[in-house]
Formats: sequence, C-alpha cells, structure tokens
Amino acid sequence: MNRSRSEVVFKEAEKYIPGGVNSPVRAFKSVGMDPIFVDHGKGSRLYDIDGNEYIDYICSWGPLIFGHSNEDLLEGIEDIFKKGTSYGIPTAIEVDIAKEITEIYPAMDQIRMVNSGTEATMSAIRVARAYTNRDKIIKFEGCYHGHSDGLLVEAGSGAITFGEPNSPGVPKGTTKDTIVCKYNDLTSVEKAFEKFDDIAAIILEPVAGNMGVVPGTPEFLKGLRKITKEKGALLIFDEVITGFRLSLGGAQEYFDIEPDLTCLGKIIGGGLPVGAYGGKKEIMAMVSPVGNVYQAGTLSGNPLAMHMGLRTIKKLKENKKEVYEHLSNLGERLEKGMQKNIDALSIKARVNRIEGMVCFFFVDETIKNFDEVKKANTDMYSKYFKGMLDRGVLMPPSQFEGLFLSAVHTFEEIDETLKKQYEVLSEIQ
Ligand code: KE4
Repeated sequence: MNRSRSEVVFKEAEKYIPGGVNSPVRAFKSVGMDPIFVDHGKGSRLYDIDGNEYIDYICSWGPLIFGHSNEDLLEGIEDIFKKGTSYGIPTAIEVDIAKEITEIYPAMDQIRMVNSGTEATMSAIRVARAYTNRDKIIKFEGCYHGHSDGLLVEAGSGAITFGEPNSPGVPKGTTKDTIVCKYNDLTSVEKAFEKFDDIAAIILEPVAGNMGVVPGTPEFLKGLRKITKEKGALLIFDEVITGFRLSLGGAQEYFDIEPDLTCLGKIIGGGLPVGAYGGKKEIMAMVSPVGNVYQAGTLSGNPLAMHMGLRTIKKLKENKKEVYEHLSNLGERLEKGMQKNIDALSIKARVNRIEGMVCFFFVDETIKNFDEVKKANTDMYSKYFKGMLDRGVLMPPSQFEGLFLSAVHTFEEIDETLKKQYEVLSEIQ
C-alpha cells in the first residue's frame, strides 16, 4: 500500500510538532511504523492523503458514534458558525444540552461543560475533595482518566501503594495522595480504606477502555458503591468512553449503579472538543460561581461544539433501540468471528466484549485486570495492526485500546474484517 505522501508530511510534521503529532497514540509508535495522515472521513470509512481507504475502527477514539461527516449531525452547523463560534457569554444551547444530558443521567442534577475528558476528571476530583474535605483518591491500575498531574501515576510495588509519577514533570507531591488499587479486586480497595481514613473518592472507568476493553464486574462495581457510601467517600464514574456508548445512559444505566459524580466526553461533542462533569445538586453547588471550587474555561460550552453534541444526543435518543441493538449485534458478530479465527488457527489470543465494545488481545488467559493485559504480546499486535492496515482495515494502533464501532458500520464490513483477520493471523503466527 502506497503511503508516500503521508511519509513526506510526517517528516515535515516532526520538525514543528513533538513526535509529529498532537496526541502521542496517533504517532503509531507502539505498532512500530510512521502514522498515516488523513484526508477525510465518510461514514465508517477513513481516507488517507495517498487515497487509501480504510474501514475505521478508531472513529476518533470514540466520539463518532454516527461515523464521519454525518449529514444529520452537520445540518445547521453553517448557520451556527455564521452567527459566531464563541462569545464567552452564555448561550441558550448550553441549557438545552445540559437539560438533555441530566434527563438521561438521573445521577446528575447539574452538569458543567469543559473542553476535554482530562478537564472533566480533573475537575470532578477537585469537587470531590472539596465536598468531603479529604485529600486522597483511589484510581485503578490500567485505567486512564486524562493527563492531569495527580492521575499520571502507576502502581508502585506492593498491593496498595501511593501512585508513583509515571511521567517526568509530575512532582511526587502531586501523586502522594493518589492510591492505586487493582481493577476488579474489591479486596485491594477494602485494604486501602483500612489503611487510610482520608479518602475523598474513587475514580474508575466502569468498563475500562484504556487497557483494551476490560469490563468491571457487577460485583466489583456494586461493591465500590457500597464501600464508598459506608466510608463517606464519593464514587466517580469516568464515562468519557462508556457514556452514550455502552447504552444511552452509559455504564451507570447498564449496571444500574448511581455514582456521585460522572465524567463525560467524546460522544457528547460529536467530534468537537467537549468534556463535562456532573452530579447531585448539593455536590455541584461547590462549583464556582455558586461555591468556591474554582474551575473555568474560555471555550467551555461554545455553541459550535454544543450544536454537534446536542444533535448527536438527540439522534441517539430518537433511535435508541436501533442504535444500541446494532452496536451490540456488530460487537457480537465480531467477537464470534474473532473467536472462530482464534480456534481455527490455535492463536494465543482472547476477545473481550461488552455490547459494542470489543478488544482482541494477544494474551492466552482470561483477562480481569491489568495483570493479564500487561502480558500481551505487543510484537504480535504490531504485526497484526500492519497486516490489517495493508488490507484496508484501520485497527487501534495500540494493544491497549479497544475497537470503536459506530451505528453506520455494517455486518458486511464486519465479515470483511474477519476474513482479513484470518488472512493476517495465518501470516503472522
Ligand atoms: P481527553 O482529555 O483525551 O479528551 O480525555 C481523556 C480521557 C479520560 N477518560 C477516559 C476514559 C479516556 O479514554 C480519555 C481519553 N481516551 C484516549 C483514548 N483511549 C484519547 C486518545 C488520545 O489520548 O489521543
């Protein structure tokens, strides 16, 4: 497959942008190749600047639940930007989207718009600390919540430890209050509460999507809800991926668990920069200008992003049954077909799936948390990624990301993907 124009542009990009990209995973480093550069997207397809066409399983890492450049969503966008793109003064559309989301997410009486998932989780943690007047938070190994200092940690040695910064530039002081526990392991959380009495909150992805797809078990999630209530800590669901994806009401609807704070992003921006956090009125009353927890943003709630987000949410609501059934059926077809390929070729691999969230792991054991995920054969994944890319199928350029399906992917595309996966796995094993 000819990718010469991407190579030229990438060389140029590396001169002016660190690593030639504006977000690390786009550099394709973990799959050992230079990135493709996109010309445009349409539906479930992505086209690079060399004219190559791909079935897209990245979909901008989640926002594009209706695929690329969806006419329904884009309708009316010109009227918005001809009137103005941002004012720094409130607009009525911000009320409309806040109303829509809080009606769909009963755990949220109020919601504050920000511009990324990182801002959403960072702000939710600040509110939780202020509300409980406690400093420590618990996060889980393998979960990613954006790049705010206190969350760039990895488990130190031993079971329950303070997070060690996993990035230079993060002072030890900002991670000393971050405790890292094991995902799907309630005992590790109970031990943390035995050891520390100043835990403000637990933050987690109720279905982890940043160590590949690893669902939280219902027992684990219900156990977290129980222990946080008992100990007076808040439960924060980071639903930046699962929100409006796992179901219209996200993981909290799917598992019927009401968190104290919810973080959203991706889908609620419909492809434009949006994040949000919200919760019960008495908690959100801490947020400036009502309360004293300061959080602000020049472009928060700008009408262009709100338009795309609101149209996406309305389209999901109006077509709820069809959309989520289709996502789940696509996921099931992928899972079954991938398992068939694994069995036919005796490949050391597993498929994790929950509804439309799927991940193909080069791991030969049941995957419950990061312990098993980190055993993945990333060399095999890199060969697999390249083989699929050369056949016009764009998988996530990292073993530690899930596939992102959309409502416009078709069963024919799933079948084509599975046929190509069989060819690639036959070649690389
Ligand atoms: P952003 O700041 O990238 O908008 O969101 C951070 C974030 C927070 N919470 C969850 C559960 C997330 O998945 C993310 C970001 N996801 C990654 C991909 N899994 C974004 C892709 C990238 O970093 O380029």
